[in-house]
Amino acid sequence: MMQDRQINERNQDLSNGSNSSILSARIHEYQKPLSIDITPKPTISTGEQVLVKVAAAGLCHSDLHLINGDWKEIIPIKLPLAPGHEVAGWVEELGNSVPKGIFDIGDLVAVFGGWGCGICFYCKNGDEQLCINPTWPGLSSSHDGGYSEYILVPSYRFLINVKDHQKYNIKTEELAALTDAGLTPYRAIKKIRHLLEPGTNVAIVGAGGGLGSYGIQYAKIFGAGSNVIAIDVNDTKLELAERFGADYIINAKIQQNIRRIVLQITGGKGVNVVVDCVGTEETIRNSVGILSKGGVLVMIGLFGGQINMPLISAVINEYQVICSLWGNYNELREAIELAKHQKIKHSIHSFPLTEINKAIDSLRAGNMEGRAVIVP
Ligand code: FEH
Ligand code: ZN
Ligand code: ZN
Repeated sequence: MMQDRQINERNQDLSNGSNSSILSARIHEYQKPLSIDITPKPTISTGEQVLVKVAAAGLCHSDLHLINGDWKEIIPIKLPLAPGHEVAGWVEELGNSVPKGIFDIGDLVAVFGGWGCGICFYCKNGDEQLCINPTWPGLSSSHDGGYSEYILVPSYRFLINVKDHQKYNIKTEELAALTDAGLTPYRAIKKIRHLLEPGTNVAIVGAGGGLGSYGIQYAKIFGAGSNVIAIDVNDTKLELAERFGADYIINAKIQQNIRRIVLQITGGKGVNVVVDCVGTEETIRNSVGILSKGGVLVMIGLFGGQINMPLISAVINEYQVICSLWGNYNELREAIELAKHQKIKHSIHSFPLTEINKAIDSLRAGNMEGRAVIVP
């Protein structure tokens, strides 16, 4: 945590114009609040790198798992680490081998967070978020993320220029949220759009959360007239889902027999697709329980546990399970195009960097409808 001496030093830096130190919110110890630290401002060391002044960084449930230490075996990190993989900001400095004419100092950029090696099968296939050697910002030990005043991006290839943002009236917090909360359901629903047509039904579980509030909208956009059913556990989130286009809303906390309600809505068939943006064993069980024959469960929520599916009924009904991780660079570009042309809405709650632990507590308590975004 910042000491008075450090604050004075930093203020001295700022007053004489040499901001060589910056503020970052970092994990020092699992299961403890983030520490607001004064850290050295990152510097460019190789030609492709870009230094970005962070405008906003979205708070993802994955950050809660990281901070809790839930993933320390599967995603080992070296502490201290600044989390934050959902970032937008302004170009502060360009490495000397960034091709000319693509970015200018001061441009607003979305940071695609799937930092891949560029050479493996998945990167060459355009899915860098699936890279076999990922170095995701704020999720891997080699790169601090966006809960900081600056982020060092290893290559300009991970940036999308949105310098015309004023023309399209995109806010920096919205752009940040699109890079993960907006991108993750986009990829997932684009994968199953061929299953949707008039008379079909698609359910979004966790419909009032960060991912779900975008998922509802994509289900309407890609749904070709299908019915969109929003499922969540509080009325505030369901009101948001309704505002964002849901045709039906179900409060899973109050209305216990979700299957009965869904069968009433769907004329006894069940839903063709359910997108689970939460991913607890309870939501997975409920999701499987509302599938129609041939129904598809799409998993994007990462709360944890197992995907349990009774074998006999799964086979007799030919259920399918599709898991989808984040999204790729071009899918992010597409989601940004939707935002540019006001085809999607955003529900954003901004917090200053110094109040990040308040935002984390609110997200952890399930009190966050839409997306919390940290503004350094
Ligand atoms: C979690 C873990 C690893 C990669 C990506 C994620 C998601 O939060 C990205 O949305
Ligand atoms: Zn995330
Ligand atoms: Zn790769």
